[in-house]
Amino acid sequence: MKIYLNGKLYDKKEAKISVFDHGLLYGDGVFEGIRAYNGKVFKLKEHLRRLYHSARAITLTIPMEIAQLEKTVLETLRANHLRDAYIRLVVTRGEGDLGLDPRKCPTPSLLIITDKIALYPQDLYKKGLDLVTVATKRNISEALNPCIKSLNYLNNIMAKIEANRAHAPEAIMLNKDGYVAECTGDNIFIVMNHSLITPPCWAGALDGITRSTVIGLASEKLKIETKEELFTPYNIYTAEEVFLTGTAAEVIPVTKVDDRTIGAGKPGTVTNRLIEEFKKLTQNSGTPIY
Ligand code: PXG
Repeated sequence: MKIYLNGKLYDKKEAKISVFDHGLLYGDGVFEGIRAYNGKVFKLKEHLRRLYHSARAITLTIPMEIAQLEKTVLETLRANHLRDAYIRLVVTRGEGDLGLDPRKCPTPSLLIITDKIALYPQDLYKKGLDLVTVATKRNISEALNPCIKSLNYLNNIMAKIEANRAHAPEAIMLNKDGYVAECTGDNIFIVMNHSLITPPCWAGALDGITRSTVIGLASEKLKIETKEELFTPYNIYTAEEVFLTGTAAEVIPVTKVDDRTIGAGKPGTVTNRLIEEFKKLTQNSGTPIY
């Protein structure tokens, strides 16, 4: 496996970063998780735009133009002969002396890992997930805005640890006011009265690329509009359908939450149709690798 690191491709074993990198010492950096399907990178421009926005929000300068980074991602995929892949881009503040001041780090680090994708077991898409709401609240926007895809994922990891204790595959996180925000690595949607509702990003959710894609598909293909509104766990328990969206999970049904059965206890028709449309779109669109 070849890894892109600061201008060169290295073998996996040789791709190394300094122990003085502030990405490691302080979580000072940003990242993206992207997928390629069938020889094409899905929503590459959208993911890169979000990466540059995350970087700008933390005053980190990505050491190349967006068009050049797009080319570099494609070159890394070609070097690994990949057609279906998971792409992980990381930009860190770079190497610097101890002390959290970013001015200690003159040169940011940029790395691109392209790997085979580990798919979720297919039966989860047929049965639906059994989730829990956890006590760990989503970071407040005034402290660290959840729109920034930063290397500080401890908030989400704390929630994930709670989910693990409950043997649940994901955790539903509330914001400090008790409204549903998102999951540790996925956005959440509910179906109520045949319309879709998802929390607004300002309530503490990442502006997910899959989330936006699904809002578009629901409107264009299913003629169902999405409301971005606050809701509580009660609205989840009483929803007709619930599903999650994310680059890794794609669109995945939720059939149980906190021991309450959702709807009929099996994936609903809206969810199933969105899974189908999402699959078509990922197979047939994107930036060609070759
Ligand atoms: N919320 C959070 C907190 C996320 O980290 C999403 C929602 C879904 O966003 P997208 O844009 O993917 O639809 C994410 C995405 C990883 C990995 O390496 C993490 C994500 C995506 C892909 C891979 O663990 N998080």
